[in-house]
Amino acid sequence: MSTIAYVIAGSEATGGAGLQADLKTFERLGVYGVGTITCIVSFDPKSNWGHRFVPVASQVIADQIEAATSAHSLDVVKIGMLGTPDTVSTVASSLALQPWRHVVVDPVLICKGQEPGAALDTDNALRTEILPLATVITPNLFEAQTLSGMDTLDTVDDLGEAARRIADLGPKYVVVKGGVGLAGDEAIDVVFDGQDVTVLRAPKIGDERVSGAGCVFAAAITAELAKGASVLDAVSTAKDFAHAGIVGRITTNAPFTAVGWRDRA
Ligand code: PXL
Repeated sequence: MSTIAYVIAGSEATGGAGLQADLKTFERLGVYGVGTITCIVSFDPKSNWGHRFVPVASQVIADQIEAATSAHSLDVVKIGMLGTPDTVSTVASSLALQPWRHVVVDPVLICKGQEPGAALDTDNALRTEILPLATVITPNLFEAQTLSGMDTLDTVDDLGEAARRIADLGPKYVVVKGGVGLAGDEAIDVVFDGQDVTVLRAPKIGDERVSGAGCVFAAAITAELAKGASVLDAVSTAKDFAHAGIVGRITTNAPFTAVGWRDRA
């Protein structure tokens, strides 16, 4: 029997982030991928590659989830970009129709093409409707600051404190990604499991943000959980996988984890 992982996320037309990155990650980790599209993002080359964002109609999202969950026995899902309060509510109601072993949430809070007011509504909807369903959440520095309400996140201890505060919103495990935004030579992530904080470290690869790395990281956690890994092992493999993807990035700066990545990591 094949292992299956499911993702509900936005399409990103250059192929580096969103659903495209998620499905490629599933495939590379040996998991059959099923995807539901929530919105379509097409970066605009004529306007500094800004985000053009089009939401998919709620009924169409619900239909896709119905098709995916009826065709397969899915029990592990990743939630990526949702984009509007309506989409958040549609996805939350559809998820409530069956039990899930794991719901991995990548809380994509800001899409440059959106009105700030609309983004705020989406943030609130995500916080109240999706976070309580999450077993694992993977905020970056900015998202962790927003969700925890902390003024600044400058140290590893701050990441741990943010993770504890975000756990109060519902998620069982909180993985705060320091990324290139945290000072120092290392890319540091903390994992809070409801009791303890574990710190994961890897050398930074340059100091530029790689769009899509967060998608790949959360998708890799999802694939490993689908295969039966513990959350800590899944996060650790995902960190190695995303690291290899950033090392192997293509000319658009999109992460690409090549065959044999484990041997080269
Ligand atoms: O990397 C965050 C992200 C997630 N999902 C979609 C995106 C982006 C960033 O551009 O477009 C669809």
